Amino acid sequence: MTSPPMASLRYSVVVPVYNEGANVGAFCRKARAVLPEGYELLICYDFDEDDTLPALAALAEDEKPPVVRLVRNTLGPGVRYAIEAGIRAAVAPVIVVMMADLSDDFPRVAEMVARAERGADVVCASRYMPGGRQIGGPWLKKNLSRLAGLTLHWFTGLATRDPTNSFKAYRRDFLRRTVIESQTGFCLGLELTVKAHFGGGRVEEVPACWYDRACGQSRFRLAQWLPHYLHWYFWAFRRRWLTW
Ligand SMILES: Nc1nc2c(ncn2[C@@H]2O[C@H](COP(=O)(O)OP(=O)(O)OP(=O)(O)O)[C@@H](O)[C@H]2O)c(=O)[nH]1
Ligand SMILES: [Mg+2]
Repeated sequence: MTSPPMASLRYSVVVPVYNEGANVGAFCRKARAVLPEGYELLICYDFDEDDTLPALAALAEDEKPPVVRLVRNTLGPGVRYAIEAGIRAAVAPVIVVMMADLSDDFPRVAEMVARAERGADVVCASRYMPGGRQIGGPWLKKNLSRLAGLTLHWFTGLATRDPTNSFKAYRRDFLRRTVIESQTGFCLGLELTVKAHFGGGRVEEVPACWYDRACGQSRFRLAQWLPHYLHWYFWAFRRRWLTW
């Protein structure tokens, strides 16, 4: 894997993977074709037998982004820690978190990075604002996420309608000074967004599409993770009431 020419990097793309051998090739080709130049791709995996690793190694140089780094997550089990391992390893001033299953809207990355460079602490890819869309996926998960996002926006003033989408751009200085308390799943995205908003930071959103995965296995655990999402949902309402 290539090592990063630090000074020239505009942004780091952090991608957690769990047996994404069927998707990583298409992800790399799409990244190469669509993402603006000046980034490093950090593939964040948990165990050496992960089938993403041989699939990535089998790609030709011209199928991958110019700077790809493997990050072995040793912080703790699961995707939450894999994402933090990537954030810690990232060297660019803006960090974009994307999923390997091609669910995220690659053409939106340019605008998200530009907004973070202009000072937004968190830029959310929003499925629930005009111009955004969600294509496929389980009915319950999608409607709970939409309901949570819209009610937080209407009643707490959160500057995005979609804080639960993990596809986000962050300023690295914001991440450096913010402790992640979530211990499981993907709710660190919601946590970081409400912490930025109520901590006086800048949250912005751009419309984006989300596509359900076509290959590989989903590891989303709605019942198991719902209480953790609800913790940050009610945390935001408590903070809003306290400021009244
Ligand atoms: N390192 C690591 N990555 C994970 C883990 N679980 C999921 N991922 C990765 O996180 C990304 C999103 O995982 P998904 O299982 O698709 O979850 P989701 O996109 O929220 O939910 P779906 O609607 O099911 O697609 C993918 O790139 C996965 O490979 C894990 O335990 N460890
Ligand atoms: Mg997915």
